[in-house]
Amino acid sequence: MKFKELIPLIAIISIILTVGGILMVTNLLPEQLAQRYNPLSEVSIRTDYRVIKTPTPQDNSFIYAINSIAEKALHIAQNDTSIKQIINEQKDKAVTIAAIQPILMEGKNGKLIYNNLGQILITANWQYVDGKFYSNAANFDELQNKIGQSHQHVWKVFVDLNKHTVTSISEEPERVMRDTFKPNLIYAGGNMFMPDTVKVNAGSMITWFNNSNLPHNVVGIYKKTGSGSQQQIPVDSGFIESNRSWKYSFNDDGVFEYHCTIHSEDGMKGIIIVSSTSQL
Ligand SMILES: [Cu+2]
Repeated sequence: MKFKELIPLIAIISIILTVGGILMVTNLLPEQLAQRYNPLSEVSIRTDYRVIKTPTPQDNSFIYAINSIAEKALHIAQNDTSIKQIINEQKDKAVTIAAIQPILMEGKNGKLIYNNLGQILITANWQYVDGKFYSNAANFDELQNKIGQSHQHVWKVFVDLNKHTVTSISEEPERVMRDTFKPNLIYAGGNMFMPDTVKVNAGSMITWFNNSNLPHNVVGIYKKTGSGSQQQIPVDSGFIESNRSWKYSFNDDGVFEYHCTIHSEDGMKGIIIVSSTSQL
């Protein structure tokens, strides 16, 4: 090979070395940029969490979006025929529709950064007691020693925000938690609480037991409704690790609606109705 033929190659190598050298001197190599990159000061995650629909006795669905762009993805999904069909087939089950993507990042100049992929989770939750559909809240005396089964069905939906179309719907394998009911004990596992709805006597101490290998928490407002007290008490268990439990006493009439903050998009929530009057 003649020297002349090598000139382009030498030129290319020289350019690479020169550019590389300049980048090294000026600290602009990608690795160096990454080292100095501070996500907390340079980009902030913008959340304007919006609850779009809360459950009613006629329609047990809860719909929310983590921000305004995710809400657009939600509307695109809700207009899709296949999605409408999935939602219609969940009659009598507790349905959660959560728009969890895109996550909005706010750059230094206030510009919003996000990609055009929206993600919606549709989750149906339902329970059985001794094989019968559990629809009316029972108390622990009625549930004791019976077999509880909690089911969860999740669909992952992706949306193209530019084309305004649903690009994919995937069905996750159904999750099932099965256990025997014990007095004043609520199982937290498989991203579900079981029993999810229960009536207790005022003065009951309730235990949440994590029978799964993921942490869960119990977060909500205990709304006292008694004549003496109308207090609203925030309750937060902190993380309950695997095989651990957490206890809380409900001493006054009222309602405690709670959820697990890490699995709210799966509809991991529950209600405790506290009453001092006889329940049987
Ligand atoms: Cu959880």
